[in-house]
This record gives sequence, C-alpha cells and structure tokens, in this order.
Amino acid sequence: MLTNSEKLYQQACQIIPGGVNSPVRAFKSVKMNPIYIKNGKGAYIYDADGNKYTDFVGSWGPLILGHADDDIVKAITDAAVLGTSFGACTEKEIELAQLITSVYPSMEMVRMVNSGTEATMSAIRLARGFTGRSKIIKFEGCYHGHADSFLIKAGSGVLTLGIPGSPGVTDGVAQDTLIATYNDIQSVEKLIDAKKGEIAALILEPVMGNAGVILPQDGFLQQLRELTAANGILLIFDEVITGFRVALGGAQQYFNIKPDLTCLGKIIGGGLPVGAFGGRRDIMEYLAPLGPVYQAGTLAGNPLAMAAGIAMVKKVSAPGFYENLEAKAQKNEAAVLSLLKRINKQFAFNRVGSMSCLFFSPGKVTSYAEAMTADTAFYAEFFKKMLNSGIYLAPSQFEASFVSSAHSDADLEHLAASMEKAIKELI
Ligand code: KE4
Repeated sequence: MLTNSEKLYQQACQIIPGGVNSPVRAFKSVKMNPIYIKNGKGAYIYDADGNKYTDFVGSWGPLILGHADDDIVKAITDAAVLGTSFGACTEKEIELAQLITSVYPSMEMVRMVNSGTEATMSAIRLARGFTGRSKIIKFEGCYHGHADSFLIKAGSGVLTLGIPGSPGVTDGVAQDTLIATYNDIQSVEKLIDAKKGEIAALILEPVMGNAGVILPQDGFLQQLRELTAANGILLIFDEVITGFRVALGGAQQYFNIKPDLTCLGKIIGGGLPVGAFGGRRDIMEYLAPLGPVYQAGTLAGNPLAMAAGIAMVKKVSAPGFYENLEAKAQKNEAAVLSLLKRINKQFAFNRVGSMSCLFFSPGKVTSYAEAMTADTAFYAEFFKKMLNSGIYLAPSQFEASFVSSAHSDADLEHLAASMEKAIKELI
C-alpha cells in the first residue's frame, strides 16, 4: 500500500524532473523517496500522511521564527489584499532596505532580488564591472547558488584553475573561476600571485554551511580581508545563510570583518522568495540605472515579500532574541557533546549560533577535506531513524541544522533522546 507521499512523488516524477523543483529535496543522499509536507506551524511540520515532525531544517534556514509565524502571515495577507505585484516602486522596498542597512553598516546601499543565487550572481557581475577584472576566487565546498560561475570544480594543477562542475557550464566561464581551499590562506596567496591584477573578487561563506558547518579558523577572515584589500580585490561575504542567523548583523558582526559586498537571502524573506546584495556606495552606484552594470528583476522588491521580510527583521531585532536563541543552541550542543562523550565517539560537532552540524567523521572537521571523511551511509541510516522518531533533519550530511525561536526545551530534549537512541542502534 503506497503512502500519500509515495503517490504524490510518483505523480511528480511524471512532469517535474526528478519529481522536485530543487535537487536536494529528492532525498537521494539518504537513499529514500521524499516525504511531502502538507503544512507547518511553529517548530512542527506535518506530511501528507499526517505524520508530525519537529523541524530542524526550517526550509534550509529562512524560518528562524518557525513555521507560519502569526506576524509574518498577517503581514503577507494584509499586503496581498492591496495587490500582489506592481512592477513599480513601493514604500515597502525602502522600509526593508532601511532595516537591512541599519544593521549591516558595510551595506551602504542594497538592491533586492528574488533568491540567493540572484544575489551572488549579481554581486559577481558588479564586482567585475567595477574593477574591470574578470577572474573570481571561490572556495571548494562553498555553495553560492547555481549561477554558472559558481558551478565549478577545483581543477588539477597548482593553479587550481576551475573546470566545469556541471554540463552546460562552458570552459570559457570556468576559466574565470579560481578555486582556493577554505581555512588555507596560502592557497589564496598562490592564486593572487599567479593572477596579479586579474582578480575582481573573492567570494565565500564566512561560515561554511553547505558542506555541513565549518568555522573559519582563527584569523582566516581577517587575513582574507587584508589580502584582498592589498590587491584591489573585492571581498564578498555570501551571508545567505549566516545573515540574521549567527547574529542580527550576520557573520560580519559576529567576526567583526567589513566586506566590500554582502549577499543576503533566506531569513530576509521570512519564507518568501527574497535575496539582496549590497555594500560600499561607490561600488553599488555602478549598478543600472545609475551606472553601467546591468541587473534587473520583474518581481524584485515584491510587496508581499517585502512585507514578510519587514515583519521578520522587526521580530528578530527585538531585544534578547539572539540571546534566547543562543541559549537553546547551547542546550542542544551540550546534549550532543555529552552523548559523544558517553559513547566515546570522535564525531565532530560544529556550531555557530543556531546553525550546526554533527559530522559522522573520524575526527575534527575544520576543512572541506575533513568534512568529506564523514560517513554518509551512516548519516543516511541515522536520518531515517530520526525521521521515525519524529525529527526532521536535512536529508544530507553536508547541510546545516537550525534551531529556531519556536523550538521549546521539550523539543530539544526530544531531539537529544532521539539522537541517542538512533546512534546507539547504529554503532
Ligand atoms: P537560493 O538561490 O537557493 O535562494 O540561494 C543560493 C545560496 C546561496 N548562498 C548560500 C550560502 C546558500 O546556502 C544558498 C542555498 N542554500 C541551499 C541549502 N544549503 C538551498 C537548498 C536548495 O538548493 O534547495
């Protein structure tokens, strides 16, 4: 007897490639078919078969307040009855821009777009236009969305010249992306020395969140800031995950680094499609219609998305919000570390604020290479056991787990107990 999720997946596979609108939702790396979510409220989601899960994915980061937050839903419905889109200027665009730039001092100006990919893609084009240079540096394991310049693998050879990471990405595009190693400043110095005067920008996730969670080692971000400034290279922080997540002011506030450009997404849309990029006024004024670098979007600054984003940013800006979230995240970390000690396992648990990752690795994870030592087969079995215990985690070892303000102490105790049961059954 097929479950409702299985029936829906079969239908989807007939008309949607792989049955999904984004590959990671296909649950391939946990070797099962995807479940279909019917609705969510607070910390919980409910699938098409009526199963309830405590959700630690939060739509991959946006739902720092949990699902269907009353204030966000009201903001969207109030906006909807006034019109869903105008393709013209609205006051809400100014309000969200003011809210963002007031907590991100490095963002003297900001442009709204509809996704994280649009934000990073546009920031790269702007950096190339502003500097007149063509090459960019990214780090192996950092994900910046699916624009061609980012779907690049580390090539062989000392220059680690990029090679296409996907069919459809041309060699011409790939050759302008150089690949460095996160937390290895020498790998960046080598590229800069080899391509003097050719590099427009260096883009990174200040805390890696797409290879699991990997923290910048002491001084790495500061060294990048100094190195890029000394070589006329724009430093771009991709804070699509970390923005409004690890602190109100994102990783740049948490680590006290001032990038030239910042990309945002996820949380600033309150669950609706929103991305943004911004930074130094002299760079942002290169954007059309003021400057020569073209960038546009029919639904950019959409009034419903702006309303959701405004409601979200106002709520997370409330005094004590991040302190309360940190207390929850610390409680979760303490439970995990206590379990690892009791079972005498060297798995790595990495956390910044309310984003974390438990790697089923043989040791610490401070680099992409170490993250790749994680046992993905073990993770797949762990994921299924957690699902059966009513816990919804990312269907991949190489993603982040998120605590929201909607998670109660009881939810965190449920997580810890389920984790202990699942791991003890598997080791
Ligand atoms: P979107 O285009 O998916 O809105 O954002 C791309 C992006 C850019 N930068 C960072 C640091 C990101 O994490 C992302 C997207 N994150 C993934 C999950 N980690 C989205 C999930 C998916 O692809 O379905």
